[in-house]
Amino acid sequence: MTPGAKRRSSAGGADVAHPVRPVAPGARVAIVVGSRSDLPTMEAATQTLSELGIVHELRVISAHRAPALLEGFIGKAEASGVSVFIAAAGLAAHLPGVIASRTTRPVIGVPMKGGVSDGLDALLSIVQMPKGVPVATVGVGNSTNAALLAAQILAIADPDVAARLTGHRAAQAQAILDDPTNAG
Ligand code: RP5
Repeated sequence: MTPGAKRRSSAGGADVAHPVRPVAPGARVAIVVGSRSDLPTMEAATQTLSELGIVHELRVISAHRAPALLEGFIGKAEASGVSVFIAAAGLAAHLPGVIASRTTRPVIGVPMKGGVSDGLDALLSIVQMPKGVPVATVGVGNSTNAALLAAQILAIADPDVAARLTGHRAAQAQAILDDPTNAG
């Protein structure tokens, strides 16, 4: 290799740098999914964050298929003010752990259904992180809880988000109080 030449992967150029699209101004949560096939499951997360007034950014980036893009995105997201990452993946679900290895900001992992025992493979891949690089893992397919946990992290330093979370808890309690088996 000549001096200064860019090292290229022999396995399809996976380490070649990719341009990273700018992150939305004001985004505080980044949602990364390993495949477009994960998007339907993550709709509840984007909806919950929107309901809580939290600006977020969604990207489809596979840790295995586009590792350089993922690394570039993590850096850009951090520089843009993203405080929490939510990462969804199925099968050998390395995406949340890889993101956690590249940032000290909190990473919440969402195992996707499918694969072995309808998501048990992804659940174990995400939850069984080695000591030193934690990923907060929610239930299989439970993207609502990922969004709520991200909001709770932001709420520590943001009274407006804290107030909206309190309202959300009150509303879900009220829905149970209003259930015909409890009302009247
Ligand atoms: C994972 O593999 C993705 O997160 C997805 O859940 C699963 C299957 O991906 P596709 O083959 O549908 O792209 O990387």
